[in-house]
Amino acid sequence: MRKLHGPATSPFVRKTWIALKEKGIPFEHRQLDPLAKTASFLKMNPLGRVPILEEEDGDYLCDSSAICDYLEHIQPDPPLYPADPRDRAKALWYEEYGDTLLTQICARVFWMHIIIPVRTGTPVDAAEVAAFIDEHFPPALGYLERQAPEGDGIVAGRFGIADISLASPVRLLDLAGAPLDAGRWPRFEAYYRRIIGRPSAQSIVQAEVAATEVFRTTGNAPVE
Ligand SMILES: N[C@@H](CCC(=O)N[C@@H](CS)C(=O)NCC(=O)O)C(=O)O
Repeated sequence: MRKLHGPATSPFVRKTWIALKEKGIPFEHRQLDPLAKTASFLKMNPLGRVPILEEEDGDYLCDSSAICDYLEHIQPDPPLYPADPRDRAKALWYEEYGDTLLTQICARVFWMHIIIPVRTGTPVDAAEVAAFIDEHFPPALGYLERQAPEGDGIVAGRFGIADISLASPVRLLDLAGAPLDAGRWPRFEAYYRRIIGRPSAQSIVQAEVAATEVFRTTGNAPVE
């Protein structure tokens, strides 16, 4: 069976996991700490990043965007990418937005709440977190608040890779115990809750919570 390597807390592992589930492709999950640059890890991905999808013949595929594109080609149904060229470009744009800016700011909050306290032995600096959110969230979330749809599909009203990519990093805020402020970004927050409530996204919750607990107690990702 295919294997998906990487901690369930990673937004990129989550994105790939949800895509696999949406497409009904069976896989097993394997823990891998991306910060421990072991020789076997670097052999799979010289960049030392997760996720990695291990194929049944032992071949490896790296990068969530490359893997999700691959999944679309081996299992076209249900489609996660729009057929219309302009809609497809928009979907790839939202995927990029989720993979870059949104991941950077949400991961920073996760680190401030979960990883830094255990590694430094100091409590969460609530003032520092609030200042970070006040500075970095309005520009990033203001745009999404204007774009958020009523349903599950931010592009052409159809659920797909854009929605998966935008919801995956925001889940880090829930795991950090610092969920997105629904009063400040009501449309986007409601949209995010719909996406993360899908069975595909709920199927990773147990693994996410368990991995977060390992981070909270050790400061490191779980390993096999
Ligand atoms: N563009 C890559 C980004 C993957 C990525 O940055 N993964 C993080 C985990 S969330 C990682 O492995 N970081 C380890 C490192 O950069 O040293 C993708 O979409 O898969």
